[in-house]
Amino acid sequence: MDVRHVDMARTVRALATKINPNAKVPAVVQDGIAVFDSHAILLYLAEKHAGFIPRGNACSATMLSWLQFVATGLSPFSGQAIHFLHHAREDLPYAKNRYVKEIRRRYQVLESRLAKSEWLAGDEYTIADIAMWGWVASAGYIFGDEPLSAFPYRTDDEANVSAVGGRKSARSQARACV
Ligand SMILES: N[C@@H](CCC(=O)N[C@@H](CS)C(=O)NCC(=O)O)C(=O)O
Repeated sequence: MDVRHVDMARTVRALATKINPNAKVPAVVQDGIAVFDSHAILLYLAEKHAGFIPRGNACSATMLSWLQFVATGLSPFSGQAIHFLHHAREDLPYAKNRYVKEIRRRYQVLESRLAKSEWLAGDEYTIADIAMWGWVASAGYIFGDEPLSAFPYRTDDEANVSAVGGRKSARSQARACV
């Protein structure tokens, strides 16, 4: 993999005029088509390459539900929690408590789901798991010394959400989605 230093301010300014009117990353151009927002990019690429996206109405509905759970909840609330815990100029206990509490609740929802289902959408590894993993991988930044294994509903020594990153890759056929 080729890793390059990126000047964020310059990159975001360039994106603002060329790719993403919201001036945020990630944003990509694929075959001359611009796509912005991480979950839109995941959906676009999954559909384009017919991978990590289940077929069939029930499977698709389950996957979309969990993808949106991450996109509209885990993602923005984690972002706000990180902001108030680590970057806010003022120490605001109310804000820190509000966002950390909501994130803890959402991790419990994920625990509950993953205690019953191998992956978020069922038996198949999908873009919903990919979206979740991005936040789970940095959960320590929110919870500090409190390990993910502290969450209830776990079925083995490792908490389900923390185990997701280590699980083996996708099964080719979805067998059960709900
Ligand atoms: N909902 C958007 C959030 C995008 C976003 O807030 N990106 C941040 C980085 S994680 C950013 O571009 N920050 C730079 C800035 O705001 O100038 C997504 O998931 O893509």
